[in-house]
Amino acid sequence: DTGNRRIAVHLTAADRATQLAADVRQGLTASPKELPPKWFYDETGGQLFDEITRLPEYYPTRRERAILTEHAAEIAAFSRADTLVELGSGTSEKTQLLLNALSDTGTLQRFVPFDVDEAVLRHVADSLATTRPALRVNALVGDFDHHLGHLPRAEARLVAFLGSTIGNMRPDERLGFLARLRATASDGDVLLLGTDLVKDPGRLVAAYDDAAGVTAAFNGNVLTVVNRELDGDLDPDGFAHLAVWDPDAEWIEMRLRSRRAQTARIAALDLTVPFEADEQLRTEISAKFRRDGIEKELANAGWGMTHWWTDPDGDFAVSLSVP
Ligand code: AVJ
Repeated sequence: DTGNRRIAVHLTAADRATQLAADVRQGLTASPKELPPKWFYDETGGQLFDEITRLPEYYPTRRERAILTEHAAEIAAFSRADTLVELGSGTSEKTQLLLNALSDTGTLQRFVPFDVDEAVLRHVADSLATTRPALRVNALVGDFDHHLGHLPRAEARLVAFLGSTIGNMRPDERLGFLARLRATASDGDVLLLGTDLVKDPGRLVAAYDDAAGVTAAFNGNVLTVVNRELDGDLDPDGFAHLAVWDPDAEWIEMRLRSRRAQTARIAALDLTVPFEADEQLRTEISAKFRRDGIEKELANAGWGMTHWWTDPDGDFAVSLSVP
């Protein structure tokens, strides 16, 4: 720790390795097979996701940025936050918008980035602590399931959960997450939530199956992560990328379809994994929301929505809620 920057590590690399091993064993022995999306984001996966956010088909990042640009001053004025908490490693660009707006109101003292990835956090914390010497940066390495209780309390926190990352959770997981977050909150706190909205399925599928094949590479990268971390021999070329809209659940599923019958070996788990030809492995759900639905989900977890903004086309929403 140096000067205005501190990093608290509640989740170590060894903890992460244990979680990955458990997720892979469980997911690849289940039927249907599944891998959780959190394992996409090694260095390559992070770079591929950055590339995705710039694709013509992937509208969410641009839409959310437009909404935040338009309403950052109002968000800052409403929250009058002394502490900005950011859940998940947001793009520094959106963080900067919020930091600037909160600095303009004169209330901001501290920034608390929260992420599973210590390296990413160190980078964020170092660069912000340098460019904003008046800001205290208290980074926290942890996951949403176990470590939300370690978030520092404050007079007024603005807790940002952007990018529609909440869409990676199933409804029951969302309720648990929002309720645990509510349990850490007190009067004066505000939740800033980014949610992608239900829209024409053609546009949704295109956003997750882009013409340049970047999302396909991002999806396949999870196999490379498993191979590297667990001494596996999954063949990235042996699987094809799929994006499927589920109209009942109202979520996009990303899957990897086995191009042929094949058997993979995960040596560190002493696990042999048979795939049938055309068998599909689910790698991500990305839920899409409607105002009524997410407002009810928030209410069920003890949050009252106070503001709801969308872009002019109604593609994406940013909301504010209070305990
Ligand atoms: C970062 C989880 C919000 O679901 O849209 C992008 C990840 N997956 N393209 C999303 C993602 C495929 C993204 N989130």
